[in-house]
Amino acid sequence: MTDDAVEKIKSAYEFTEQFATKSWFAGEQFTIADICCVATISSLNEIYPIYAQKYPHLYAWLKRCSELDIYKKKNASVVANTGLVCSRLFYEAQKVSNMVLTLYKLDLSPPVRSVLMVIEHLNLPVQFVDVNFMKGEQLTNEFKKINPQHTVPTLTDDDFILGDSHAISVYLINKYGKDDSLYPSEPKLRAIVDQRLHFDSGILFPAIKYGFAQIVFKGGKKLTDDAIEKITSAYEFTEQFATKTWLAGEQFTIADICCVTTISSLNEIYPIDVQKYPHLYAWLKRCSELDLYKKCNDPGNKELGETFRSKLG
Ligand SMILES: N[C@@H](CCC(=O)N[C@@H](CS)C(=O)NCC(=O)O)C(=O)O
Repeated sequence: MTDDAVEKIKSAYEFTEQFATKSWFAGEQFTIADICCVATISSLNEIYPIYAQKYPHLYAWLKRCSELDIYKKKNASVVANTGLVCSRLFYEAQKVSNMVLTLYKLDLSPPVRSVLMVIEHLNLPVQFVDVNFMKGEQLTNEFKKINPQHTVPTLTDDDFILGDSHAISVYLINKYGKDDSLYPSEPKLRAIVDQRLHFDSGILFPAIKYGFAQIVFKGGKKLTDDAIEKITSAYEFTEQFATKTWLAGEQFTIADICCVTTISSLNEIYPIDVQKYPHLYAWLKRCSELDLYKKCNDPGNKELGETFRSKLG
């Protein structure tokens, strides 16, 4: 195994160690958070065994899971608590002020812009705290106490802390939304929305992260074939998901919000070819005409594009 692969696995173990301090992954209740994570962690354990001394909580949690019949049979059906199960933090929130909702953000970040769009759509009063990446503020102990994964967006709602734009968006809608339009409760529609959200996490976001980092952080002068391949593949899949008015059908949902912030960022670093991806192009154009997009996505997206282009050779 390469050093690179071992580093990724260790980083996964380190984060998981911090999420695994209660009986189950999302607290005292066994949920799909356990199911989805244990399937991956147990596979990692097969290729790079977990060292019990170093990761005692992770080790104990994996053992607890592995004793369940459901684990042994590799067959599960458990109802989820949406939102909460998607991301867990077990640290004390640091209250910044009396305002209940606080969002730690950086406007250039696509996932931050998704949450900004949700906040705007729901018309929520939120206090914003900018995390200055240039000064490395995301890596300070102060911020890592709030989110050990040191990512933005991070939301605090009183003493509840949540990372990940998808989890935050779902939480805000579930808790503060006046209706279910952004995150439909009808099971099949919701499942499609969820699939798009995971598609953003698993395919779209890694493509922008990889391409952007190559040029902006690693001194590359042009996108490598590897980066272009990831972006092209992201466009090809999205083209196939974008054949209706909105990404999950005829209704505008957080599938559109979460994917458009990433796709528009990809478009800044590797423009979408309208001939090749006509549905994708038309969907992006439809999104970009919304006031919500203009107000919450445009400024940070332009900043991302300018930053990227300023570093190209
Ligand atoms: N899946 C996460 C990704 C969050 C993420 O990686 N954010 C980046 C900025 S775009 C970040 O905070 N990186 C800092 C770091 O990893 O230290 C989400 O949707 O919120």
